[in-house]
Amino acid sequence: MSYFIDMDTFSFIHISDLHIGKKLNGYDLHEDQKYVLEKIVDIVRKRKPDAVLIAGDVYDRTNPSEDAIALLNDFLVKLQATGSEVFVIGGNHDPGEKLSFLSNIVDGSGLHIVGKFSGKLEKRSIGNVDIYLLPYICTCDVRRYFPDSPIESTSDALRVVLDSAPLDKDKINVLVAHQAVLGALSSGSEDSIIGGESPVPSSLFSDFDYVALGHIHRCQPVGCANIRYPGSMLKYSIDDAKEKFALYGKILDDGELEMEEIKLESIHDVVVLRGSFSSIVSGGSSDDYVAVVLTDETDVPDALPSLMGKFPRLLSMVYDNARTRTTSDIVFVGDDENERTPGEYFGELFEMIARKKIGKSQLDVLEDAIKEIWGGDV
Ligand SMILES: [Mn+2]
Repeated sequence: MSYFIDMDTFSFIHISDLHIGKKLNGYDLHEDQKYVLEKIVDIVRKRKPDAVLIAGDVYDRTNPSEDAIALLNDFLVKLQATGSEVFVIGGNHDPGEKLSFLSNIVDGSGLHIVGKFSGKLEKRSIGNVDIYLLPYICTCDVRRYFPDSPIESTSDALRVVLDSAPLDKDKINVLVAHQAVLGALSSGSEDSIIGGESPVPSSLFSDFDYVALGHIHRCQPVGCANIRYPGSMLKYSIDDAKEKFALYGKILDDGELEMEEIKLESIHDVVVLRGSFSSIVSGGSSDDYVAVVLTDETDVPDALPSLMGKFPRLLSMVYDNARTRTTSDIVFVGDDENERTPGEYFGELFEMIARKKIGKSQLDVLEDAIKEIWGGDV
């Protein structure tokens, strides 16, 4: 199937980091995600872009639940029905191979999915626009396919992959990728990546007319106006207080880029309430995801059940006062790290979280576990 596209301008909606299936401090976000995905479909129906670019981390985990799979399926079916061509790449959170399931069959129907890098930079063309689809890569993924190229860093890996597919400069060239780019500001809800892939310089992308990035959860251009992160579709941590957006872009026939940030609505906000217990309980109740920071100098009896009654989506309750500040100093600053036993370390961690001393029976459980796992003593 092919669509008639007015190629005087190329228009697109760019989103990323859906993290379908994510839980926030144990709360299932299914309804929140379903709502915002429906809003994104509404935006696509209204704007009728030539392309929808989804730049990775569509799922939150590599073994998504059936509910998460059903939700993504429903979203992609609705997007495909709008008539826009849909492009999806895998992020570091995605099950690359599973995301690509049957993608070679559906590719002709306007839904293009590249879940995992398989040695070749994938390209699809609509009219005079070439869209390159590069799922998340790490150095080891690329070394395997380019054994003769010296690859020491993520930047090297990306350069090797981009060099392997020379661009047609007579066309509009768009790249969809899922990488950390130098200079991007994090939102606080991205997981740090085990293995420590380093951010790449935006200069690697200088030949593209637009680079649709995913990975960083804060909406921002990085390096220049045509290299952008839309950010995650919802606030995915207490620290992530930034508003959320879909990006709408147009590349005009003279190559000029017009961008618009379209705010994404959500059912519930993520907010941090800070103050004394009495000031917080005297305020209104809220359906939002609420993290409470109590500044009372002494612990308030039954604070937690009271707050849970007021905030059914309470994320956390912590004290920030002279005692907790001192406690954390004791836990994190010390010059005797090498002299403490694992039991003592764990006892400190337990005390910091539970705010009470670890008990004898709990230490016994720990001791058994350590013996079983390490064959050592507490
Ligand atoms: Mn992400």
